[in-house]
Amino acid sequence: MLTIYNDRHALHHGKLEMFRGELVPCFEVPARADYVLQELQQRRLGPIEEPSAFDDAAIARVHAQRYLDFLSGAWDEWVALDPANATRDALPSYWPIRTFRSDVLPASFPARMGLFSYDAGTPLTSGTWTAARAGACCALTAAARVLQGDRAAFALTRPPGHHAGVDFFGGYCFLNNAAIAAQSLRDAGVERVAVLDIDYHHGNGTQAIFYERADVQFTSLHGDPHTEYPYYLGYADERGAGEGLGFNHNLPLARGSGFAQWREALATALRGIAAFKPGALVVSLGLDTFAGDPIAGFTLATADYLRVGEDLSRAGLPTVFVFEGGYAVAEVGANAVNVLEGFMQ
Ligand code: SP5
Ligand code: ZN
Repeated sequence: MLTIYNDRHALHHGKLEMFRGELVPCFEVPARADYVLQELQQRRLGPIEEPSAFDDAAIARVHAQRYLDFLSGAWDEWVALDPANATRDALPSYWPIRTFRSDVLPASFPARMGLFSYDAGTPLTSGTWTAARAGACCALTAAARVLQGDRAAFALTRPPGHHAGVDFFGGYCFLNNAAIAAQSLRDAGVERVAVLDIDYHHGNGTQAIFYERADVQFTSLHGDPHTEYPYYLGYADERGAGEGLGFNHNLPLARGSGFAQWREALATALRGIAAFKPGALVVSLGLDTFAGDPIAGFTLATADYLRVGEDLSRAGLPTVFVFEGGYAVAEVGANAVNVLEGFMQ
């Protein structure tokens, strides 16, 4: 399988994230992608190519312009607040929740930081915009190659994307790579696109982006938001709205669920995808369903990921894989490549 990779991902390197009242070392680190790259090379999964250049228009098909303007200038604004900020990452401290206005654009940088985010676990660093933008180009290139006839392609990107919405970051995500890929497939003439999100965490950003649309179906398997991040979305009764009613499918599973249960949910998801008759599939490929993941709660084993790839392959669809979460750094490579290898067999 073709992989699209760019080493600028490493320019996004957060130091600390807020967790239960203290700043702890980031889980989402450059080594994650390095391990996947190494495993792809060792196992000779296929060619590894650089992304093509895309202008901001392809990204603006999904994200609000005022959010992109904010993100692209955020680091410089942060350092302008205080030159000492150059040694620490930017984290939000204020959020405009219920009863506040979200149509205002305060001059204060910390105020806009909160306007465009929803957690304090997602540090913005000097290279975040460059890395995220290069990542989106990886996803767009992978989608373009699948359109040109590759059966599948893998966008090896970070930071991840599925928690990012039209105008917000969070959950380690800034630009929604999977949504950008799906929209690009639509724009290239694929009438119906399915997005399947198998990261441990509900893909709240992707869901929100396509919630009122019937042309992009969203299906997610994830830890039950009653107990698992992102808590405020991802429940089974979220079925879509307006024209999109019936095109959103959440399959929450209890923390502690194992492969047998998970695989049954995957079969349910794949039946729904087949009924939609999409022209292409985008897979948000999170590997934090792994038993050894430090921040998640399912118990999949490395060998299970081969079966995951086989199951996905049987959908018989042109498929764009987009790398999302997975924080057991030493194993994330074997787990990711097992999915891709299982798919190609
Ligand atoms: C893309 C993705 O997987 N984002 C996940 C963001 C999760 N952020 C919340 C992390 C909560 C950390 N819990 C640590 C538990 C340590 N025992
Ligand atoms: Zn995740």
